Amino acid sequence: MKIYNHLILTIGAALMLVSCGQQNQSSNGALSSSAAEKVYVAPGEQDEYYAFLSGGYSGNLTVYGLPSGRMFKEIPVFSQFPTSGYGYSEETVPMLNTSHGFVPWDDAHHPDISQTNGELDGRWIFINGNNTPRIARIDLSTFETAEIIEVPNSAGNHSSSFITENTEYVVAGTRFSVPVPQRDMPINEYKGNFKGALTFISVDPEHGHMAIKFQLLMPGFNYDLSHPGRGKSHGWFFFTTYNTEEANSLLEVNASQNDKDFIAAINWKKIEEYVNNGGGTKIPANYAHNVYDEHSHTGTSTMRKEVLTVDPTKVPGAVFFLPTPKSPHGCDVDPTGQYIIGNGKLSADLTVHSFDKMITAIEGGNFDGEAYGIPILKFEDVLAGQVKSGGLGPLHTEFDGKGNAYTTFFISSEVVKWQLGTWEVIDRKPTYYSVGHLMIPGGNSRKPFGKYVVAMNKITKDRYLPTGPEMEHSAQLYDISGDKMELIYDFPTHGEPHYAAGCPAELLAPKSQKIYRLDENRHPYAVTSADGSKVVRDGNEVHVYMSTIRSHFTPDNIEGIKVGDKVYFHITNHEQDFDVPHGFAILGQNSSELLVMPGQTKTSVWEPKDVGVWPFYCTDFCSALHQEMQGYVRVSPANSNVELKWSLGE
Ligand code: CUK
Ligand code: CUA
Repeated sequence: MKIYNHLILTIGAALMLVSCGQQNQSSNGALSSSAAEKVYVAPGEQDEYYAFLSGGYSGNLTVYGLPSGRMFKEIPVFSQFPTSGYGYSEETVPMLNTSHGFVPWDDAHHPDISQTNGELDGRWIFINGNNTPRIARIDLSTFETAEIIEVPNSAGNHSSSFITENTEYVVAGTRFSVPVPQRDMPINEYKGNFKGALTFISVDPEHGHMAIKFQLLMPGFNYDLSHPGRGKSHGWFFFTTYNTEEANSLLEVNASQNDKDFIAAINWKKIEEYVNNGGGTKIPANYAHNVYDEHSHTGTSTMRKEVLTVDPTKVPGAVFFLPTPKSPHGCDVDPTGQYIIGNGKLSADLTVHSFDKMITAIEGGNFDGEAYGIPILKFEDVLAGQVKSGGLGPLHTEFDGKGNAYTTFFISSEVVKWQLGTWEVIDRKPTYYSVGHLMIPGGNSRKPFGKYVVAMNKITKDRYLPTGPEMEHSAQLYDISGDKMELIYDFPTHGEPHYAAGCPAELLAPKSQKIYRLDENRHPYAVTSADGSKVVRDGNEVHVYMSTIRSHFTPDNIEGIKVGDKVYFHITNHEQDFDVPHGFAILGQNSSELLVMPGQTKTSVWEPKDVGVWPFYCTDFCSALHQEMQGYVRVSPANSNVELKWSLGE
């Protein structure tokens, strides 16, 4: 049925494109009417690219194939996810620990894949949590969240999580400026007193482990988006700002007063050197660092108590402001590292700054004043060019690696293709509707794969069958291999995708892990041999060491549990075949089921409230005898003498 629907949709899309294709024959070539062929991935065939779309307020990351638009997986990151038990199992609860306690949700915006020499290396993907500032690292062999670090002194962690070209740092900038350190003070004393922390988190090259290297305490603006320098500008990082007015109320008016805000250019290599030579000030902080170990299958949370801060005025030559009209949002750097594009949301034109000109202007020392001790470069000195009348409400830009840039326009609902260097608009295509980010696989690297662009739209309306007031957001796929963009497919997304990251399938598919090896399982409660199952009482805590194999649990009958006990079911899946998980759920469980991958151990806690005989079962249809995969726990009164025992097949 799904295949049938898919066919109808693709044939429908093809028919639409046949008619417009005919008007444009000359520019689109012989295959112009074959949109269906271009997106159709036949049963049994696989997609050419992976696309990782942020989930926005879902808190998670979704994995799609391109060009088919098929969703392969939702990777739980900042939000509890009953489908796998993430954030419910004892092993994963620590991953969501923060200085504010257990926070089982966030707003995830900008995924970025790790790089080596400015090219995607496919080891990890990072993503930010906006609301309770955090950065997560997802392992791209297991497609699981491996680490989450909280970012102190930040608020609305939005200009994040972008990485430098050798994954030296994952960078997290604050959207809201706040008192640093946080304290009780009148809101209207914001101006001149609040700070904006830009946080450089080092990434261990071997294991990917994150640690905050330093926080740059910038003036109290809003730091909206950022991107790394690359190639010639490697060593620099660029952040758009808005609210340079430092308004604390009615920002839609009060933060739109200045004709120009800034792009902050940060020479992080210079600051790194300063810090390595003992510069900076350590201040007390309190933030969680959560690491998931793949062999113990267990996350641990450690609270960190200190952070190194840097005052930008103490490192001369490291921080500059580039005037940029008006309340810029996106901040994008082209594949050569020469052009820095700031998209003023309230400006009709796109502003492109030149890295070379910036360096010359800095060397010339010819500034247009300063803001809080940070030199402001002259607009004309750093301007490379402007894209005139691109559209209305420019937001974000990506690159195809062939000298072209693609910018989204929210208000005029279109993607506009223009040429770097000539600033000429080459093509424009409507989006349905109100596009936010767009993504070209590798589009934020030195080596983009300029075959497709995915537009992520904010409004869906009539694109799909209605599903009540709430509709999933829509994505659109354009073929950009020719001169003109061609809309070839629509597909629904999940949550609210902001940015996305994509890469060729061959970068990840061959190394995607198929099982966890049972002989490498270091979980302290794992049952790694068939006869290792047992039930152990320790006061009113009971630990059930349980194993699964098609199609039974060992043990499947347990007696001697009492009301008031806290029962830990530690489930080890003994399968060693690809794609054979077993699930576990017990009546009255106050959390979710668990889905246990081959070779893995996961734990669910159950605190029975009533006497009785309560069933548990496997939640994943694992074999023809899946419905037989069940068991019972006998729960006796708190004061009973029923002996603890367990069995299988007796
Ligand atoms: S933001 Cu969403 S459309 Cu969070 Cu990158 Cu611009
Ligand atoms: Cu195991 Cu169903």
